[in-house]
Amino acid sequence: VSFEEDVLAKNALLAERNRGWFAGRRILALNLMSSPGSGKTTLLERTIRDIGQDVAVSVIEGDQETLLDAERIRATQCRVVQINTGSGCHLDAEMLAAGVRSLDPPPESVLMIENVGNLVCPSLFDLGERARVVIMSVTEGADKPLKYPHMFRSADLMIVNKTDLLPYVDFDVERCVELARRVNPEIEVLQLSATRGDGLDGWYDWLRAQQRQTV
Ligand SMILES: Nc1nc2c(ncn2[C@@H]2O[C@H](COP(=O)(O)OP(=O)(O)OP(=O)(O)O)[C@@H](O)[C@H]2O)c(=O)[nH]1
Ligand SMILES: [Mg+2]
Repeated sequence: VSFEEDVLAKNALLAERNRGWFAGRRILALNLMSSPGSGKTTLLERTIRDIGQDVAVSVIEGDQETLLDAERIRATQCRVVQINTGSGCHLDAEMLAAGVRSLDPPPESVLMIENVGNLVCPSLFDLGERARVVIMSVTEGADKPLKYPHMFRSADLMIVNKTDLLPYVDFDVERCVELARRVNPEIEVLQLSATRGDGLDGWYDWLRAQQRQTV
């Protein structure tokens, strides 16, 4: 237990340093978390293509192995750095600081951080982000907010993705939202389909509102 406390205390210090660095440059840093395959990279690709002309976006990709997600982001002409965590299951503030040093995002830009895909460890590690976004997809089951409460409690926004699949799967959106609000009454909720494009306006409005609070 004390080892875990030491690790988290050190991480909290480094996260505050990151937060100060972002604040000084009015950079909006967002921590995107989800289970594997919920659509984090797909949503980022789409977002960059849709609003990348108006908003300077850069990306830090966290995965255990491979450059696959960074290559997908790079194909959109976006600045991106991949961090591989090896056996690690999350990004931490020190890794993020190293990624930020090599990415060097410009002032007043948006930094999207795609965390390692799982609903457990990433929630424990503050990266110095301004807001946390948890992405659920409708194939995962509506009970996830109750089973992984730390993730949903710490998130500012829950995105329910892949709504284009709702006709084919047994997923009760209302119940999922109710369970998310049970663990976190403050959580905001958006429903969208990153591939078909439904609901993306709400996501872009949310992003712009976050940006106004940062600048
Ligand atoms: N039908 C449907 N499929 C989607 C949607 N969004 C993403 N997908 C598909 O879901 C799969 C996984 O998407 P990714 O964007 O790679 O998911 P991820 O969360 O980045 O995955 P990891 O980085 O491995 O954790 C891909 O085959 C996507 O095409 C959606 O809105 N609808
Ligand atoms: Mg991904």
